[in-house]
Amino acid sequence: MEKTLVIIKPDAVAKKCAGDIIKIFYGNELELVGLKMISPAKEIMEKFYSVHKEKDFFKPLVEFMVSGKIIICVWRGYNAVLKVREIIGSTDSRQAKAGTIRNLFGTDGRVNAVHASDSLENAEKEISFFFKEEEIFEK
Ligand code: 3AN
Repeated sequence: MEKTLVIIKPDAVAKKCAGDIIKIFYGNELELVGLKMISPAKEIMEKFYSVHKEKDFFKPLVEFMVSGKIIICVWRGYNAVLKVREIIGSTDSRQAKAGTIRNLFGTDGRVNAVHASDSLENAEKEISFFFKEEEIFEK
């Protein structure tokens, strides 16, 4: 069993799509084991996306991520990291496969409805970035 982190981004929260997005993960044999809503500080998102700090999209990405509320979820299941990446679709929503979350709810390469961990190693780091151990409910 793996765990992975998903962020429902400000665009999807503002469009009231969070319920639809959560339903899609539930429909793919994933279990919700952690959930919180925050309005993140700039420093938090800068730290979270620090691997991208040299990229030209870094500043607008951080600005977008702090533009509203986000919902952070931890999903657990067999092959969860890869499975969730497939369910969300490619980074640019305009190129995401039909039926994926980014195809259904995203707009473009930045405004793309969700974030999901891209490896097991990053999933572990990202989960502990946002959640204390006692905020994960595995039993
Ligand atoms: P993914 O979220 O698909 O793993 P990353 O990790 O390469 O994509 O990028 C992190 C975030 O940065 C993306 N979710 C997206 O919001 C933004 N981003 C990535 N590439 C671009 C781009 N070319 N232009 C604008 N924003 C981008």
